[in-house]
Amino acid sequence: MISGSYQMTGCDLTLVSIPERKSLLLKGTATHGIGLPMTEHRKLVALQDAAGCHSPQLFKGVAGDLIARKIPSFLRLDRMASSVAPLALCASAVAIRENSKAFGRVSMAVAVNVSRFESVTMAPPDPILGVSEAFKADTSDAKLNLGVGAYRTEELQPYVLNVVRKAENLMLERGENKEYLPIEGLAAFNKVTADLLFGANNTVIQEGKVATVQSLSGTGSLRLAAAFIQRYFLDAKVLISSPTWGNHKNIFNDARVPWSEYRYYDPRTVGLDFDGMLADIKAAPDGSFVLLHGCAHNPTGIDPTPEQWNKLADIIQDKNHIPFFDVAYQGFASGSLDTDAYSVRLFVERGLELLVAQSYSKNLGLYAERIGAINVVCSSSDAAARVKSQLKRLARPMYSNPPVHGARIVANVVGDATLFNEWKQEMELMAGRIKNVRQRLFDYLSQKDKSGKDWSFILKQIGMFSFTGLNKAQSEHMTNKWHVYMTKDGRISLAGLSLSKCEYLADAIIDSFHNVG
Ligand code: KET
Repeated sequence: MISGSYQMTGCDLTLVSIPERKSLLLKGTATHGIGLPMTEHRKLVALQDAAGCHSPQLFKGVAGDLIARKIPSFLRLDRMASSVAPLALCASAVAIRENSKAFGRVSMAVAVNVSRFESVTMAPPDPILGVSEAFKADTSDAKLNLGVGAYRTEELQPYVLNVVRKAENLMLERGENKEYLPIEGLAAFNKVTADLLFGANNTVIQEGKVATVQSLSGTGSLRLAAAFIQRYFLDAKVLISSPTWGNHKNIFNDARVPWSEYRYYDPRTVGLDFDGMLADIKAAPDGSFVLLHGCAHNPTGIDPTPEQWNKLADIIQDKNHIPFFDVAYQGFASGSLDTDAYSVRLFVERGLELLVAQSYSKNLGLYAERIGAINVVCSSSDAAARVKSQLKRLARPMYSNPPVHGARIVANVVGDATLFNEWKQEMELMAGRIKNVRQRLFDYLSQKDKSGKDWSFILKQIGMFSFTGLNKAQSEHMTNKWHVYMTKDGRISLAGLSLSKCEYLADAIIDSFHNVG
């Protein structure tokens, strides 16, 4: 039974299906060396569908290959073996190529190493997490990983907080089960996380105006919110700072939410371009989402002052924009959880509706537990209930419900006065260690660099990172010559630096800065 024929310049192919043998034949001759453009490929696929054979990838490579090589072909595609058909087909193609005068049925018995995923290209390494992979592969003793923002001890070892160990012991003693959590997460976690962020006495909490949903750490919470924006704010775009944490763009791109940048960093002053920031936020369409780093801006380490936050709030309010805070470093900027919640609480006090994504990766060192939350502050408890129901609806098909372990740790630590106090002390310790290496690095840079360059910007930056001002080539030189692993935007994580390595790092920075263009 002939299912259809297909013609294009230089080739003449016919599809023949033989139902009783559950087979599909592609018969044809190619006289010109031509490839198979996508439009032609679609026609073939349509024929293939009409013939009741569903393996659209099949023809793409093989028919294209045959046509390109001007090889007469008579191929049998066996539906019974559709999963191995591409391999078999390739073998056919090879067989034909080797015996190009042959025109006849070709055996499919031999499979060669060609994948159904042939069209999948290699993705580039992640600009941040890829640095850790490269670091692992380096065998030098001098190597230093200042790429990812992850806290290390003075011995450059990962650190599990004592309060986390204590909370885990409590969980073991209680013999907690591993039942599914509700879609919105652990109730005790959702309560303490909102309290920690907004302050337990905040009226928005007392009046039930906050929709809090536990999600997969900061990234997952941002992604859930992005899906929410995509669904409910069809025309809205998100404004993000230039520069910003590299993953922000991926998150909004994948969620199909349009974004544009507002000015933030001024390389001349190595400080905040506040006028540029205000102007760009003002110029954006009314009702845009404005992504703001709640504290310890990543990668610059430069935050607006309280006065500047107030001015920003004025403009955002005037423009009817919706603030969207990313709070990944609460407690890590100043060492105080309350001080670092200043910006969010200010906007809430002003009565704005807003979103906040929270993460416990850094401040509780729970990187791998994937624990965080998305909070949406609404102007009524009714709106909050509806928003929460929709966040749950979005989460369910994405990951169903969040993991419980990290949620219990946070609930135990934040919900218990003794552990909470211990946590604050440990956080001060971590923030303090970072401040010490910051100071030591600055001291070495100022002493050793005889060019008179002013390195004091390093001391003005806050949080885990320092934005060194090194360009891409200089950053690459840091890695290639000095084995110092860092992101190509010139960011170094001071959380991965020890006092004893500061001098080495200063030498590397001075060399790269002055000797590489
Ligand atoms: N927001 C910001 C600003 C941020 O720097 C990170 C992580 C996150 C959110 C998300 O973290 P999560 O672990 O999903 O809660 N930043 C570091 C790690 C990373 O890139 O994933 C970093 O910049 O090194």
